[in-house]
Amino acid sequence: MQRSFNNANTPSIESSRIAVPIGTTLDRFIKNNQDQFAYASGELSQLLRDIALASKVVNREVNKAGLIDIMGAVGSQNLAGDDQQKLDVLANIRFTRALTKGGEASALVSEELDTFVDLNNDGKYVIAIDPLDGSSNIDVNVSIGTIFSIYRRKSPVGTPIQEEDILQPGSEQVAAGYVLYGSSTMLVYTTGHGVNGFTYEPTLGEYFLSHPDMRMPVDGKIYSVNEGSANSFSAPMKAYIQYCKDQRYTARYIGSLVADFHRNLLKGGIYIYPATAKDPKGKLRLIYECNALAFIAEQAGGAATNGHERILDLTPATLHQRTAFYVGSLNMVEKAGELESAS
Ligand code: AFP
Repeated sequence: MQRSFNNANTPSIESSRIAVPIGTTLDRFIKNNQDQFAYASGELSQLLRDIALASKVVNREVNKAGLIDIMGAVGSQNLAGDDQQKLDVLANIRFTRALTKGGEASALVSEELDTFVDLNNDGKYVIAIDPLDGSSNIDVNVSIGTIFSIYRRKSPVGTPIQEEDILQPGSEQVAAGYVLYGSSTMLVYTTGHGVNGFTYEPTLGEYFLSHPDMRMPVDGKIYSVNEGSANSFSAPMKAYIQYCKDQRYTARYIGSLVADFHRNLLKGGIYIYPATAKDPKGKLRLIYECNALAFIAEQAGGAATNGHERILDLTPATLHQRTAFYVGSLNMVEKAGELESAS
């Protein structure tokens, strides 16, 4: 099948496999691979370290949820209308602090903030982050995640941040990743040279390389979609679900994007959040949810579309723009796309 939805130019498994033994810490890995960055000056490396540090703090709080009074809704809503959970707020504070103190980032976009923040510094990078996705799962002890994207700013350093810095297509990402707070905590990221996963060792307080050069199976047998909304799916989407059933695929849907994505990355599968009657443009946010996972999927040999177009080619018009999202194993995403295009 033609790889029309994967323009990543990912190096072959052989050429991108990085010769590092298991036991390599995240810090060492970042240092050893710094020269892969297009503009290797150490600032991007520092941002990745800052994200890792904030994730350790959030991980600690997530693991304490239920023990102290940090569970449950805080009583306010973010711009998207979701109830803000206390841990969402806390995660936003932790990541914002970690990412802004070093001066590498000049602007920040967060799911939890109505507008972007111009940090008024000489930082070269713009960060988009969903500090804690899947927050409705917190109270029931289900895996949740942090999603991040890093872009280079377009406008000259030292001038006010412009729309063009914030509304960049996902293809402009220089790094992206996620942290999964699950049965173990993992940080998975790409800088456009394949995907590597690190597992957190809590007693040592370190991430260790556990999943070097992650590859998503080209075919999979898992489909992840909220079938409770199936009555309002488009005819092609309904046809694709029927196709999955005819193929005797397995349905697995956690309702926590990072967890569903991670499982499908490892095992092969497709995650779909299509347009529904409730969310006619899809539910998920392009800038701080879909772009990062699309970048990782492509770098691992998978694909991500909105049913018709490659996610990484979409130029956002607004900060909190939503999109339909089909992401996962290349052949599965292409099959779903074929049915959409045939309609
Ligand atoms: P919450 O952060 O409100 O739990 O939303 C999670 C999410 O953004 C994503 O992680 C899930 O895959 C998706 O929404 C679940 O949405 P549905 O409940 O409509 O299936």
